[in-house]
Amino acid sequence: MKIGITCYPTYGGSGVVATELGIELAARGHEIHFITYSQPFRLTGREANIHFHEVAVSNYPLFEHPPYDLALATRMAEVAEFYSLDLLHVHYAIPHSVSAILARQMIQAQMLQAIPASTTGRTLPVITTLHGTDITLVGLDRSYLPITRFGIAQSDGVTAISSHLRDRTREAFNITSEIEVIRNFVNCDVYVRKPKLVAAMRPRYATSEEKLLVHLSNFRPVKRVQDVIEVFARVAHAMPARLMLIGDGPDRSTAEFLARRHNVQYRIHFLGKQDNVNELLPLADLMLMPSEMESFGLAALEAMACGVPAIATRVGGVPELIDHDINGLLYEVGDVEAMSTAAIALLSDETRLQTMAKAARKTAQDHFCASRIIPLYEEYYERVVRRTQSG
Ligand code: GMT
Repeated sequence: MKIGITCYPTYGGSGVVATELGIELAARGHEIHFITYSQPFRLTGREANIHFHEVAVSNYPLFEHPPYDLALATRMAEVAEFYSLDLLHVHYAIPHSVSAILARQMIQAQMLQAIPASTTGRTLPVITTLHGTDITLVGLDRSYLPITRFGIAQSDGVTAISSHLRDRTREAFNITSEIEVIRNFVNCDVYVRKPKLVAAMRPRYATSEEKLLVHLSNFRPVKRVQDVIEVFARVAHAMPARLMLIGDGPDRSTAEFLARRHNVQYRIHFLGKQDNVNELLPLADLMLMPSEMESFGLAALEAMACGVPAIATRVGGVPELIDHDINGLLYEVGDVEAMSTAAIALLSDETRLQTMAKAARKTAQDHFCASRIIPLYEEYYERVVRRTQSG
């Protein structure tokens, strides 16, 4: 199939999923066209079957806010016509679904004059994947709620990354139409613990006597990075330990401040944004993901695939991934005492830690490998295209 994909190309779970999906689909022979304002960060630009179309937004003195959504819609319609795309798959409802719906209308209304009439006037199915904050934070903001509902209702197909997000979307937006659950995935051949690589790299971050913890996020308030530091400080006062903080964002200074307050700043590696997290995650013994909300928790899945269990919060779709005391541990939001007690106990019991690490890898392998999830997207695409053509 020829598939147009739009996402936020910078760091963030939805962009990661969209980019990895494009890479996996391209490897399976599909022709993929990314339509975004910059090249998605996990793309090298040299992948076979993958094309990138930059959305340029013209600025005029009159525009206080240059209209990206309109520039995106125009580019989507142009690319769809030029390359005869079979569908547009957008990630994150706002504004991508609305731009795609506009592109679909432009094509139907034969608004692209440069294109021969024979190719215009067709329908272009639009599939929207909901990732979480597009519903739970942005979408529920009164000023975006009606347009989010419109974007969902007018898409030809809608997927959600967890049952929790599907139910939450239905409830919050009063949506009765079908929402397909297709969960986050990970490439289990790329996200895997390679003992030789771990032996070579781990000494850069921790000695053999030290336990190594990791947190990976965009450092937004919803991630509760302050709880990561609170938990780590308690662990570091109880045993030799270090923490890798991967990512960057608004709460990084808070994390630095708290680290100094607890006098653990020299035990923390502030690594900032990293491209190859698959090489860093397997170095760790334990991941911390104390988020206020996670519709799924891709970061935990990536760690689990590398054999690193997570201590996380019992929120959103996380229980669809983590089984408490089997492949990780779940606690209530903000309960840093329980999380640190659990972390200290687990890290002190090597046998239990190894059992949990194996169970974490097995969960990723059995349920969330790209090889299992990508065919679900392919089947869904075919279903939506068939339905659109017949309807
Ligand atoms: O929270 C983030 O990391 C960013 C956000 C996004 O849309 O970029 O992530 C959401 O999508 C991820 C991929 O589908 C999910 O794994 C995350 O759980 C979800 N984040 C939240 O719900 C807070």
